[in-house]
Amino acid sequence: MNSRKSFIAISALLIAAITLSVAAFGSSQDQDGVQAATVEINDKGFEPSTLKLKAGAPAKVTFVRKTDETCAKEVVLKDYKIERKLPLNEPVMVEFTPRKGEFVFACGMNMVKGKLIVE
Ligand SMILES: [Cu+2]
Repeated sequence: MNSRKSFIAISALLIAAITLSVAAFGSSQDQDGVQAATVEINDKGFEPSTLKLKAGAPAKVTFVRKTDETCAKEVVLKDYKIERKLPLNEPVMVEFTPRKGEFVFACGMNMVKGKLIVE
């Protein structure tokens, strides 16, 4: 294998690894240290239902509601005093700096829930 081919192979592996870790935990971090994640609201509820973030780094979490079939038409992250309406198919970004611990994000009635794990 020449070096160009192995470079391509290694790059492909790296990209696959990054894609997998983003898919598993729903978040990624850019060069400024801002963490970004997207949570979809579909007929299964919040997806991913468990979101992992790092403590102390600013986070931008985008919620996109894709269904009218559940009661999750808003998202509440009580511990961070965040409460936002989620218009259908309109991404809503919430910004906060997570602190260590486990938190719940939920619909307005606290029925549809997701978990935020901050390490
Ligand atoms: Cu609800």
